[in-house]
Amino acid sequence: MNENIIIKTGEITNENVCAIVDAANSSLMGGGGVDGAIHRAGGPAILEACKKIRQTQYPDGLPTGEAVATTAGNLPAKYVIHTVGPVYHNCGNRCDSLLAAAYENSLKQAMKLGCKDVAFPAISTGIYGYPKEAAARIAYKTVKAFLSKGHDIKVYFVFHSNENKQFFEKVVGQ
Ligand code: AR6
Repeated sequence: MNENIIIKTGEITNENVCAIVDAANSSLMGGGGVDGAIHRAGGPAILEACKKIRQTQYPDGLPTGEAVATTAGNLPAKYVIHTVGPVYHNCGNRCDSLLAAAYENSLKQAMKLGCKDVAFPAISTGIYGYPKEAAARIAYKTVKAFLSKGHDIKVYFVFHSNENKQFFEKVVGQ
């Protein structure tokens, strides 16, 4: 058990942490699920910042597994880190590495921002269809490996339902 990993239920938009992670899509223009919730609760400043990133850095969209940071607008968090998890039915033999990259690149962004805490949703396990058990193992393993390198940051896994939280705890043995 790692004391810098906290598993909880909640609404990620309410998390009072330095950065929350958005399970976005390549367009960065918003969508459903947790992405929709973040844009709704955070207000238009987030979309404005995403549009700038598209124009200046990623005209063809943010590649799967990459992460970028914006303001969190009206949210209690300071930043939103937008990452793109793999779509399970078309990631082939790269599913695991792309999901791990989404977590790792988000953590790197959080460190770059000087964050001491960051909250993750269960990337790719909703609309993108990643099997929950496999996704849980990859998420936990990637975060644990990152923390074991000595990075000083608290990582929250925020689940929308108690059922999903309990499932995650069981899978990762915490
Ligand atoms: N707080 C915490 N977790 C949430 C919340 C919330 N407010 N809302 C949903 N979840 P999903 P994906 C959980 O579908 O699979 C969007 O349209 C949800 O129960 O949000 O990566 C994007 O624009 C699930 O466990 O993200 C992309 O097009 C997890 O968050 C696409 O969906 C992720 O589900 C990304 O799909």
